[in-house]
Amino acid sequence: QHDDDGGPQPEKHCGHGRGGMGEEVARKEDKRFITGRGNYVDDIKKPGMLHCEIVRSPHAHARVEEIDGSRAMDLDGVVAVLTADDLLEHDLATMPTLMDDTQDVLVNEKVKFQSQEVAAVIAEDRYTAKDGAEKVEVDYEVLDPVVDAKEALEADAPVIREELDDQEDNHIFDWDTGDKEETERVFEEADVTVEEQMEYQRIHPAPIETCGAVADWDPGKDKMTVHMTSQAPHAHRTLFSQVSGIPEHKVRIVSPDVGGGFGNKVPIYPGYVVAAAASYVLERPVKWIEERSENIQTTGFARDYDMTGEVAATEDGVIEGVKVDVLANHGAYNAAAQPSKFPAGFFNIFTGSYDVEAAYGSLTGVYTNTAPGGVAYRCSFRVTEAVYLIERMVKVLADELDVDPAEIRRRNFIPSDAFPYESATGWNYDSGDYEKALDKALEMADYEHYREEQKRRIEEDADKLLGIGISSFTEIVGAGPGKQCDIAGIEMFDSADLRVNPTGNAVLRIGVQTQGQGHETTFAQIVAEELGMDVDNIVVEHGDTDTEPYGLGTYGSRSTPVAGAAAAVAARKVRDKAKSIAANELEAAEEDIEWDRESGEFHVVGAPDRSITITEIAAGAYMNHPGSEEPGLEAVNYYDPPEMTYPFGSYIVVVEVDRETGEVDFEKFVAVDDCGNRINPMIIEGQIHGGLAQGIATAMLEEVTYDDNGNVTGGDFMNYLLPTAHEIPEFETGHTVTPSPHHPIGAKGVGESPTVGSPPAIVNAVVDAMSHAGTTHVEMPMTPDVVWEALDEAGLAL
Ligand code: MCN
Ligand code: CUM
Repeated sequence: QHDDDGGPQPEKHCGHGRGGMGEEVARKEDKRFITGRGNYVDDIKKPGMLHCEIVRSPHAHARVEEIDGSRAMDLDGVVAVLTADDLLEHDLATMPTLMDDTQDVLVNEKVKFQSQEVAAVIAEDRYTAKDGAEKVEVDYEVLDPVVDAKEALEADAPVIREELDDQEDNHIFDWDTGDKEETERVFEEADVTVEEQMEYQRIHPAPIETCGAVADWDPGKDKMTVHMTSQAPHAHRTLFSQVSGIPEHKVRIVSPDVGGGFGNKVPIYPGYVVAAAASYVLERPVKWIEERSENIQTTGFARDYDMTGEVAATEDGVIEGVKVDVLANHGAYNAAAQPSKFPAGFFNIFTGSYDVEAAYGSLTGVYTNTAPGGVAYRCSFRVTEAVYLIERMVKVLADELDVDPAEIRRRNFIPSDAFPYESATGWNYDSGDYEKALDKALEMADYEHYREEQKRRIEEDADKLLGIGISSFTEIVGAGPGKQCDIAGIEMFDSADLRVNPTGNAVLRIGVQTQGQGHETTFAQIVAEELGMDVDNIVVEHGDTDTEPYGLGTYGSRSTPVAGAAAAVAARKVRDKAKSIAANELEAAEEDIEWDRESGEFHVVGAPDRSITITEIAAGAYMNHPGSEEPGLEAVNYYDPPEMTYPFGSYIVVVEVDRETGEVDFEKFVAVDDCGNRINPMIIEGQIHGGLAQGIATAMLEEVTYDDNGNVTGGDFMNYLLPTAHEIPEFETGHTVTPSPHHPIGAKGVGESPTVGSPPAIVNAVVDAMSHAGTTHVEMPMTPDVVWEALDEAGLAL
């Protein structure tokens, strides 16, 4: 791999011109996308297909007294109106969530959040279905809702989940992690302690394509085929089979092109189940496609953590202990989409990039009358929240001690020679060189210059203040070792099935599913690298459970760490078999055959001219295979990673804060990332750009808000502010390379790093502009009014 400052490389990757590791191969999938030939769920049209529209509750908390679908049925073209009663007949009225809770598919007795699914209208076309939905009459007995997590825990709060036997309040779980006593001791003996309360607001992934499905029950084959917006087709097949009772081999889930997932398409939603149930009952294909507001108001949101962080340190700023207490709003059901064995995902990695002696975290999860969710949106299962907490706290500590925020990080980084490193909360970091990434970012950002400029502006009492924010984050991705992660008991391995054809090209089938990450390109690159094939000769297939090997899906930036490893191992298995075929073709002993990564050819040791390409070997495998070998050239690998991978980076943001308007302008945005060995630098760059835009969106714009009656007031694109090109500055990206020692190609994931790492850098920058006046925190989203209030409080507003 071409990298000037790359660390030790487990293998030499040089970009041999065949589109292997480290080459900027143009995305194979883009031809169909830019020529309008993508195939999304809503593009699928089947003969006799019906359309489903969901009737949703206008109330956040209400008892359903009666549902009358007769006026809807009177409409020409309406075929059926389904309610919970109809689903109960087929045992489909409820479905399990990924956190062992049970969610109504259609409301059985009580509505628990606004826009919850109450009934479904099935009609010949979408317009009629929508008209029909408006004619369904529902009588509600409206109840008092509670939307705030703190209020939900008060003694007089309405009990949302009264149908659960042992549920007398809105409390879901208490969970703690780390060593409480040891942490208390460290805090008691510390020179300095600081504390800060911060909210990570509720946001939503809001992918451009909303969720949807086309379900097709075939009564001739007793088979259910569901085309759906799924980040995890196989896991969804297993869950579908468990919920419906249809045997798993008679369920086929297909995830066609997906227009962005960002975690929103990990859970199963009632709409999918209703479409499948309707198809089963009516014996016709049924399509269900969400509208934008339905997507934002009812499907998996992200975050909603109220956190109080504390840090104990020496007077020199050496961090000794970290404490955090969290109140987590999970909405009306515990449906957070995360596979770890912990109720708060990987939040317990909150000691971040720092060598901390003792740490303790306590969390309380709460039901409220809001949509369920919590884990989505480039989050690595709550690492976003953990990174936000620690990177904000480091800034708070730096200001308290009047130490430069870059310097204080340097004093606390886990040193590069301490890896593998076990954190105070038990995580086993694979590799890292945090100081190197920070140094590179500081240099790229011209840090000293901006510090001078900042001072000058304060001295001159300038109208626009300068703030410099840093985040030196560590991510944890690649779920995961089966010991730490599973879905419905299925351990989190992943898979690859590689078949080389007689004419020398190949099909790679993988268990993960792209939603825009470019897997059709990068997975072909892994095979190109490992077999010496041209990348154009490899086609990658995914998303169809009838043909692909079982995999757990794409989320938590796990595709590269897990399925990427499986693809490399499968290719190496093929390479091993290819050697014996090469020996046969070259009339040499197998031990004398060597594979040369540079040329991609197999040759006889000491006789480089006696060589053979993979294309010739493929022909041999089918046409002239050695008697001792099975014909054919293919291999399968199921890979259970020994550990997670720990990508990291340092981001530096320089902002200008307008004391008159509270507006924040980005002056500079530097992102240095390290995801180990890099497969496709251009795709990585795209992932970073997109993720930084989403980090800016989080810090500056986005929030799903509710009023006291439980109405979603931030539930459409008029009120939920997505960033546009106008809000996004130019990014300067850089990288270092610290390979993962346990990954077959030394790669770590990268898809979530920019969204995980950037919000604290941005908030740190805005706080930094005011910290000389005593400001320690500004809440997200930092809209101009929020920033102006903070300026005003600090006596800086004009
Ligand atoms: N890559 C690489 N070299 C590496 C690491 C990754 O070239 N060392 C490439 C991979 O080959 C892949 C891409 O970068 O093409 C992202 O890889 P990875 O980090 O393994 O993440 P996943 O493929 O598992 O993608 C999931 C991640 C998550 S969890 C969210 S959320 C998110 C994200 O990806 N959703 C996305 N990025 C997204 N990008 C798009 N366009 N759409 C989404 O929905
Ligand atoms: Cu947490 S969002 Mo992604 O893991 O699909």
